[in-house]
Amino acid sequence: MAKRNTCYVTTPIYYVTAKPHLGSLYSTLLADVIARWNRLQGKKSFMLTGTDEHGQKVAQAAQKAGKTPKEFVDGFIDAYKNTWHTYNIDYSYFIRTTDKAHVKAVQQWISDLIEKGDIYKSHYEGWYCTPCETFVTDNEIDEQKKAKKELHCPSCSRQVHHIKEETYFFRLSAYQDRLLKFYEDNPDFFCPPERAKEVINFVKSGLKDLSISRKTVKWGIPFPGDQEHVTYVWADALNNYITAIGYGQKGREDEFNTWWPATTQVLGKDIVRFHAIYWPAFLMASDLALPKQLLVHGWIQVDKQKMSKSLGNVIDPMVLKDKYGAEEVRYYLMRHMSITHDSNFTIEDLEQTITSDLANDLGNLLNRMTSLAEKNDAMSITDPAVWSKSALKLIDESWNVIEDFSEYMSENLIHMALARLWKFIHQVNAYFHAQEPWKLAKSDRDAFMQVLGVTCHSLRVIATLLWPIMPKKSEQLLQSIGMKFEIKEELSWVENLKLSWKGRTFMLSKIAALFKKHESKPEEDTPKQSEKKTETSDEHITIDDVIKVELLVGTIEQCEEIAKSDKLLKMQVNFGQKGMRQILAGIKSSYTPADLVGKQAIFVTNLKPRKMMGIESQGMMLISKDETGKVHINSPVTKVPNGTRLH
Ligand code: ME8
Repeated sequence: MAKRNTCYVTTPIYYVTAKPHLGSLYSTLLADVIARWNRLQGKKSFMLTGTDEHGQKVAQAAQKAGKTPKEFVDGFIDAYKNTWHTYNIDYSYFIRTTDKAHVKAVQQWISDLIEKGDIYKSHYEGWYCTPCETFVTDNEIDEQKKAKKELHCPSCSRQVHHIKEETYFFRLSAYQDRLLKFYEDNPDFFCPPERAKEVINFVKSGLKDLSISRKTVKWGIPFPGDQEHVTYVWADALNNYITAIGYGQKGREDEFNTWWPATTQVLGKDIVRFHAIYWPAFLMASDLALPKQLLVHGWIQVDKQKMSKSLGNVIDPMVLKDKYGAEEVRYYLMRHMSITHDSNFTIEDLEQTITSDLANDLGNLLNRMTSLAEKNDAMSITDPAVWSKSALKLIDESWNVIEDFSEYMSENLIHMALARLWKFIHQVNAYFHAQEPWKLAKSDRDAFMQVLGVTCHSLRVIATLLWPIMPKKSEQLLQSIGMKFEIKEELSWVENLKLSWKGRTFMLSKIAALFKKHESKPEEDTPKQSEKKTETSDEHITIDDVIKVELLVGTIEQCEEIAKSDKLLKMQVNFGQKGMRQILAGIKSSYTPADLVGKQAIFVTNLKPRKMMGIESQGMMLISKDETGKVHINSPVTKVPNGTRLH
């Protein structure tokens, strides 16, 4: 019974050949968010991360740096820990594979399997990829030879080298059928499920025994009973998931039984084979339960290429944090990167997301509400005697959001959970605006207080659900409506949101803006400018303001991509009597040039021309964004002459 109330989440342990980058942050952040989401539901959660310090790859990097391997890896540990602390990653333990306890436990694991007959000594001959620390299979090599390709690693495409040496083998072939049965019986093991196919095909093609020691490598865990060998780095590293919580260590049995089997193991798609084949087989050999789920995510890419240390295109999370803030980057990574696919990282997207979602949608809502409350001496808000229909509708909607958000989170679809939450934030903003509380403050105090009250109730739900993603900002937000956030075991904050919503007093305090806007692109002018209006006046604009904006319908005659821009398309737009204009718009993620040519759309044509990526834009296209982030152009329902002005 107790087991159901615990959660054990792990990250891959990273090779310490460099500082962490945005890709390593992404995996670690996913694990942190999942562990926090479980804590929010009252579960006891353990989150593990750490470093993979042995093997040829690390030894070679150390040699290049003129250091011993241990000196070399020691030099990076602070960078990892600092980055995780900076990003509010609340890990429970940081394991290093050079830790004595880990080394001893791995040696014990090997000795046990030798005794059971699952490990035996023989000879290995084949191909090896040092950057991936992996043996490339004969089948893969044969295919490359047939295709007359230069022999390379199927995972990273780099050159492989031939090795022939005495080795100890793990009897992997003996587990083929059990593995296939396990995949069949446990369809939730792979998340997303599409990742299963590749693994199942690989296992079905026939598993060979796995070499788990190296004689020509010196930097590794000494193989028990044979000083000439060190343990193969993956046989060493995978075991971190159990040694960290006490496996093979006297006196730590209860701890181990509390946490194992892992609830979710986060990893990138590059290391699925190790985690979905070798790792379960190792566990089966040791009669241990298998992890409940592997959460396999895609790449963060830069310019459509995987971001990786060896390609030299890595982004340093510490640099991003200095300019944008750690919690903002957390939000962006969770909202923008989809677990199921590779996702491109751009600074433009990051800035736009922070400005539009965080500063405009959320930060501004809180700011407008508290400013209005302060101006009208309404910093203490209690429930009204009778709620209005519109208020109850919004409160009901917040219960729907909790349900949908929880459903998405249970499937690890964090970006979808956030999209759903933002739909609600838009509804709250729309409600606030439609109620015109700045007018009610003068005409109907009760109604005014009710608008503030329902906004507080909504913010309570929003901030709580956001806690796993932006813990500090969420705590600040709650604080500003007079709530203290404290995680308590056995208390489900999520359930509690609905159970204890009535009869609250919200004691408001005005805090500094939660999020900073980032001015980067004219496309962002739409939310920024409209927001400025509501932010500063909270009143209607006049007809003169409307007339000032020239909105014209035009036909896109030509359209092309702009090299090096992930977002922008360049269009030649025909405005009839008003001539042709060159207009740039950030809509490349949703449209190809071919989709647009011949289409009519609406443009602001009297904006001052601006340059983007050195190219002039002589107007601005009006676009709308749905909750999934997809952009839509706005076309007139029926075709109208080019140059028609909107009134
Ligand atoms: O493979 N996008 O370590 P590693 C998203 N030590 N995630 C990325 C990424 C990117 N561009 N680049 C790296 C190892 N990652 C082994 C693991 S576990 C027992 C041993 C993340 O330093 C992703 O999770 O090469 C990937 O699987 C992991 O970092 C690889 O880290």
